[in-house]
Amino acid sequence: MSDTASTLATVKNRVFSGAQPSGNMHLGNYLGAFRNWVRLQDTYECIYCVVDMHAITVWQDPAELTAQTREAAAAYIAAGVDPKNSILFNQSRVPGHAELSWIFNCVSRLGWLNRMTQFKDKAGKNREKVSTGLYIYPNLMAADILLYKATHVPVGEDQKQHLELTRDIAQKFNHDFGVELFPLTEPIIMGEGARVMSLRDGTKKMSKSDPSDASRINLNDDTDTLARKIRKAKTDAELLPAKADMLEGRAEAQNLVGIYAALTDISRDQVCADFEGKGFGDFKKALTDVVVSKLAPITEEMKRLQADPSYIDSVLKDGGERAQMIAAPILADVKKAVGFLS
Ligand code: AQP
Repeated sequence: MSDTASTLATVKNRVFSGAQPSGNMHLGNYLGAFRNWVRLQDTYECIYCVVDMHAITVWQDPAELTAQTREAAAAYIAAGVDPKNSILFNQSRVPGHAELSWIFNCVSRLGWLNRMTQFKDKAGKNREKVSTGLYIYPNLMAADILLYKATHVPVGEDQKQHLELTRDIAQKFNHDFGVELFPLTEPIIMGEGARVMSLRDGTKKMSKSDPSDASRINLNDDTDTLARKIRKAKTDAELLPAKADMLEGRAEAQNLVGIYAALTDISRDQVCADFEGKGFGDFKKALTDVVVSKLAPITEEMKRLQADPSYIDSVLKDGGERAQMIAAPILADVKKAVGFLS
């Protein structure tokens, strides 16, 4: 192993995270993920991945998948991920993700996967018709993280259970093969904005796959579209109360206050105090100003980056090579522990 590869393989605090290029990146991805990734770059060695192999667990048109992969990379960079400092690449470029996930398919237990609530949510009543990939997706996620021995993963509420599974897999692998190869990866739970909800239904998470475009604020929406979506966002007829806990039972109102708080880095209580007694007509105008001022520079930068696909491709290629340097010695140790001849 080269000196660089050996240092990279044993670094103490390493973060891995990713998003699926399965549609338009949105405000939920920004507040729940990208913004936090940027903050972590100063403290950790960070690996940020466009998880295209996860995206194909549901049907993706091939040409759109390519475009969405570039768009996701542009969104990461526009939000502030520095591809010179952090590693940014698309998952399918590094074959170790698929190789390790197969080994984990044989370590992970059916009963563990049966408990995953996200599969139940995503499969719904269509259980028999969804891909087997969707079912074993958490094993691939474990492989993504452990291929780099990531010590920390920033997770939104919805991913907590998958990280617990990653820890279970790491523990079982170490135990079964009598090694201390994988760390027990710790979650980094981020604050405000951890869960952004749909603009049309405050009980559903804002999501790329929601068929209603009006349900989400896309990072590539222009200013007029943003303003229209916020104006039309579902709310109620009541006024804003003095304190955030008085919003109990008003899911849509809670969501909009939460978005305002997250984007301005103030507490929900402070937002309520500032707008106490005001109706949602006034509040939505203020929220639009905040959303536009925070997102417009990102949207502009994404546009600029996407106009030069060869630049994005070169970033992903370079990131893939750096990721491969870390993954290769770890995967070699895994294969040796399993007993594979090489
Ligand atoms: N609504 C959200 N609020 C807060 N965080 C969110 N994230 C996604 N939606 C929200 C966070 O973004 C990161 C990347 O997520 P992903 O793209 O890999 O998958 P997802 O969570 O399944 O996102 P979507 O938009 O709902 O995609 P589809 O519709 O394709 O399944 C994660 O850190 C996630 O927590």
